[in-house]
Formats: sequence, C-alpha cells, structure tokens
Amino acid sequence: MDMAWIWCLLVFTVAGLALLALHLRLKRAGRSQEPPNLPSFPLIGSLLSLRSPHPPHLLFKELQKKYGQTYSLMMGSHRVVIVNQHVHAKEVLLKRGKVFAGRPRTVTTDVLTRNGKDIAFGNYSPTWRFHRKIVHGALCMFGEGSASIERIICVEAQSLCSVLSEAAGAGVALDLSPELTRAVTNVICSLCFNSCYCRGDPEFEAMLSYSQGIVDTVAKDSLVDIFPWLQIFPNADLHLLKHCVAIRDKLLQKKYDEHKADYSDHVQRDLLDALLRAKRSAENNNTAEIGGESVGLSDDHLLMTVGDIFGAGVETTTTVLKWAVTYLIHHPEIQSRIQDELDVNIGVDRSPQLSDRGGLPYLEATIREVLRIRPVSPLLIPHVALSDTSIGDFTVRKGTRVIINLWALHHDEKEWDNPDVFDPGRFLNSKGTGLSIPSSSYLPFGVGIRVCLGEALAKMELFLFLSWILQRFTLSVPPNHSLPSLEGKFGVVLQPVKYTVKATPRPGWERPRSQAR
Ligand code: PLO
Repeated sequence: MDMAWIWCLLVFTVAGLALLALHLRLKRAGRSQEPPNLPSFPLIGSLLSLRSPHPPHLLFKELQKKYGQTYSLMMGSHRVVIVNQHVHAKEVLLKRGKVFAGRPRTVTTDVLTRNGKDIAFGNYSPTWRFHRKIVHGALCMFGEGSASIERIICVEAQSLCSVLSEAAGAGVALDLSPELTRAVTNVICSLCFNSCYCRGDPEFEAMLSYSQGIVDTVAKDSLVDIFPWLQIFPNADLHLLKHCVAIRDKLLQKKYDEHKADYSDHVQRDLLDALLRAKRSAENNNTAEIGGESVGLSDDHLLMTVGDIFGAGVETTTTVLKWAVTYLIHHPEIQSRIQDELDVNIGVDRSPQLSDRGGLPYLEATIREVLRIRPVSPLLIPHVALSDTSIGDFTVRKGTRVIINLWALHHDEKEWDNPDVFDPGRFLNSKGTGLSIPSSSYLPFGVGIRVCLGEALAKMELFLFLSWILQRFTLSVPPNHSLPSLEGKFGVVLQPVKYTVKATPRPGWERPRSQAR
C-alpha cells in the first residue's frame, strides 16, 4: 500500500471517530434537554398562559397540542412539570417512584395537616415511611378480607335503601348526596371509631359542612399556594379553610381523647385502637428509630392520619357513587343491563354480597368506567423530585413539582376509543363474560409508593352500595327536570353538581322491608 492510501485511511478513521463523538454528544445533549416550557415572566411565572375558562385538567390536556405530552411551566417561583401520558406517568410513579415521592409544602395543606404531619400530603422521610407502614398494617387488619367490614357496609346499604323507599313512598325526589355521604361516613366511623351517626345528628351535619368547606378551599392550586406571601392579605378562602379545619380538629381530638382514656392493650375495637397500639409498641421496642434517627410519631401525626383516612374515605367514595348515579341516570339502558345481571344472579330473595362480585362483571365494568371517565382526583396530588433526575429524555431538577394529569391519561384518544363516551363494555372481554383492562393508561387509584391506601375498601363499598340500590330501585330524573350536568366542579376532588333523583321501586320491592335479606 502506498503512502496516499495510508493517509486516506487515517483521515477517514479520524473523521469517523470525530463524527461518532459528535453524534454521542448530540444524543447526550438531546437527552439532557428540559421539557418544553410555557412562556413565563418573573414573579408571576406562567400565570398569563394559564388563564382559561376551563378547569386545570382540561387546560393541561389542551396545552399538549402546542407543547407536547410533557411540558413545564412556572407557578410563581416553582417549576412544575405536567405529565399527560401513561409511559411518563409510570416513570414518575413507579420506575423512579422513590425519587419523585416528595410532596410540596403549601399554605393550604399546611393548615390542613399541621405542616405535613399526615400521609397524603406529608413529604417523604423516614417518619413518613414508618407512619405509612403502621397505617397500612392497621387498615389491612380492619379492611380487606375482614368479614366485619362487609357487615358494616351492608348495614349502611340497608339504611340507605330504607331512606330511598321512604322517599319513593312519599313520591318525593331526593338529593342523594347527604344520604350517600352519611352511609359512607358511617362505614369509616365504624372502622375508625367504632361509632356511627343517625339521620339528622348535629355532629354529622357539622361534619358535612366543614368537609365541603375544606374540599372547596384546600390544595386546588389556589393563589395563596402559588404566592405564599398573599397570606398577609385578608383572604376569604383561607379564612374559611382555617375555620373548617378548627371544627374538624376539635371533633377528631374528642374522639382521640375518648379512645386514649379507655384504651386497653387487650382489645382492639377499631382502627384508632390499632394505631395507638402500633405507636406504643414502637415506642416500647425502640423500633421507632431508623439509622439512629428517631422517627417517633407524635399525637399530632396520629390525629392528622385519622383526619386523612376520614377525609379520603368519605369524600372520594361518596364522589364516585354520585358520579355512578349521574351516569346511570343519563344511560337507562346501562342501568337496566346491570339490573338484568342482578336479577339473573341474585333475584329478590336475598341481598348482594361481596362473594357475588365474580358473577356480576357488567356492574364491575360500570364501576371501572365511572372511575375512568370521572377520576376522583384528576391531577392526583403533586409530586416533588427529591434529587436531580429525568422523565423520558427530559432532565428534571431537584425540587421540581410534577403533576400527573390523570384526566389526560383516562381520556387519551390513542388509548381509548371515543374516550368521552360512557361505555362499560370496554372493560369486558370479547365474550362479555369477564373483565379486562383494555389500556395501561388507567390509574384511578394511582400506583407506586403513594398508591391509595383505601383501594380495597373503596371497591367493596362501591360494589355493595350500587348493587343494593340497583337491585331494589330504578333511578331517574324527576319529571320535568333536565339531566344533571356531567361537567363537575374542580377541587381537590372532582365533584358532580347537586341534583335530585327519583327512585322507583322495582318489582318485588314495592313495599319497604325492615329486615336485610
Ligand atoms: C377531603 C376533605 C376532608 O375534610 C379533608 C381531606 C383529607 C384527605 C384528602 C381529602 C380531604 C380529599 C381527597 C384526598 C384526601 C387524601 C387523598 C385523597 C386528597 C381534603 C386523594 C384523592 O388523593
């Protein structure tokens, strides 16, 4: 080979290597890019781009068209990444769940949870992990798989059905909201405090109004959460929140003191006893230390957790039941298909029980579809990156807030045929005999380290309450009323608006019966 060839080879090799290095660098640079950013200005952040007549979950879904599925914006001085698609959502919640397990501190949630001493809004820490573990243990003991919980739900279902019977007998239409709330509250009350409320109980009425006050004002990206300095000005929402939280805390404290006064190591009456026991045994065994660091739970921690279980247990389940009723009224054909299924499998000689779940796939599919089309928590609770990390090809810096737009996941046109159509059939297998999950873009209870602790309890309640009601009644709008809106009111939970319902007893259930069958 002559010299010219050797030179040629050398030049090509060097050029090739240089190109390869350039390519790798570009690739790395591509990978380390930040998500597309909405325009933002000092102090106000991206507020100007977020002005919209639509609620945030719809706006965030819409903004994808311009900025792509994952983009970022500034809320005041905080960088927020919005995730609208399931692969990225699972990266945040599952694959890098620990890195994204943080929670932001905000003015309103600090008021609600005594600076994050609860589980839902509390930041990730050894104390939080320990706390969640004992609550999980206590819930398992009293929730899932326990026969007593089924009994408790059925007692409430029976009482709910008697109220519907009475109203039907008197020929009046009913706002189901307080009735469903009382039924669900009593399940949680029995579970937590071993007590329950009668209709019209003043303590229950107080609870209804404070809880609505909290739902209306907490953690919905209100301005004071974006600009904490606004607290120095009079603020009606914050004032209402503090007032409602004070009433709630007094009520919780009373229950807590009563339990502590007659607590015994030998009997466990309810969840609060189980929590008190776990706290004491941890203190006695010194297990409340991890890596030399004390993770002890204060009375405040237990109190705030009971507040969480109570708030989450009541508001979420009631909301889903209300959405289910709303959609069943809009779709009488779906209601009657569920009733046919109930007639064939159960008849009128007995009431539905949990063991019937397997035989009622269409009802189960309907519950799944309600949870898809109207997720209780359309934006979940924001997460925070605890260290520098990434989502897909985008880098995400420590301290960035991440909002998972569950609404966008559940209405993604690439994943669901006609996502805005209510169609329980999409959750059935091709023969219509069993259930299926047609897309992985479905996370009604979240997933990962912070997955909902009450999923099993919620599913039991939804199944039993709906099956009991639909076995006995057909629900419809009263004559001359228009159908209730499907839009919903955005807040920490997405609630349907108020409306009245006419319950018509089905054949065999015309007269109220006093005994559960
Ligand atoms: C509901 C109103 C209560 O008075 C307080 C409360 C506690 C826990 C919250 C719950 C509210 C709303 C729904 C939440 C729950 C914790 C987990 C759940 C946010 C504010 C969801 C859907 O994530």
